[in-house]
Amino acid sequence: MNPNTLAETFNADGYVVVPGLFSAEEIAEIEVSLAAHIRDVVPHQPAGTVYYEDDPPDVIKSVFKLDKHSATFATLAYDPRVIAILEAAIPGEMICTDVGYFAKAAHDGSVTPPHQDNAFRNYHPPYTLKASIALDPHTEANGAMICLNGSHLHDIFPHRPSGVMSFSQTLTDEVDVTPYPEVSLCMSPGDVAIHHGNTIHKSSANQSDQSRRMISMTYKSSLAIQDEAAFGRVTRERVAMHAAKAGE
Ligand SMILES: O=C(O)CCC(=O)C(=O)O
Repeated sequence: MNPNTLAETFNADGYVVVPGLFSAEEIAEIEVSLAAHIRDVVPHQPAGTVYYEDDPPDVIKSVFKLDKHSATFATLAYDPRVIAILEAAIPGEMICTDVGYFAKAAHDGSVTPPHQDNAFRNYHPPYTLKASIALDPHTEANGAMICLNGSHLHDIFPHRPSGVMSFSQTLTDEVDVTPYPEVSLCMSPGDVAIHHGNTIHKSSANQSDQSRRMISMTYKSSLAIQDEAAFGRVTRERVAMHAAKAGE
């Protein structure tokens, strides 16, 4: 698909799904690297890089910094097909700040509270986004990400610490969805969902038999400047939440 057409949709809606950007063979290669990472690296990683579900506590919820340990994921972050779409969508050159993995395991994957990513990235202008590659079918039943259409055109709404590990901030107040209809980003393996850092999004628990996994790559534009004081505040809140959970 044409990057400019996709960018138009992204700029109107705050997200876009790109069908079939990665082939079945490419997804199979990603799966091999992911399995190796989970087997060899994750057991040695600290809290804050790997998160587990509260219950049962041995089920992986999310893993970050995949690109720091694996050439596959470092290369994936700058896949020319992805970068062409992102650079059509927002000004500046794309810098990948993290490659992560969201697992949402069958039966055990928990709720993601509503939030805007830039509430804890703090970039001005808000030239930051995420590109998420589906490894499984994403459906309403297994907790596909839900975006509030058009919410990226609003500034950052007030957030508070969520108490939910791996998603440290959530909207303080419920947002009226009348102007921002909720849309489930249903995907097939190899599809890519791109969402703006100001787009409100959330997802449900996974009570189905099918896991809902995705590789999520976070980007900022070379033109975006981080508000370090604001970033320090949310980082401290996250650290305090980790300490409180560790003491429970
Ligand atoms: O796993 C989810 O549904 C939420 C992921 C998320 O919040 C994000 O990619 O920014």
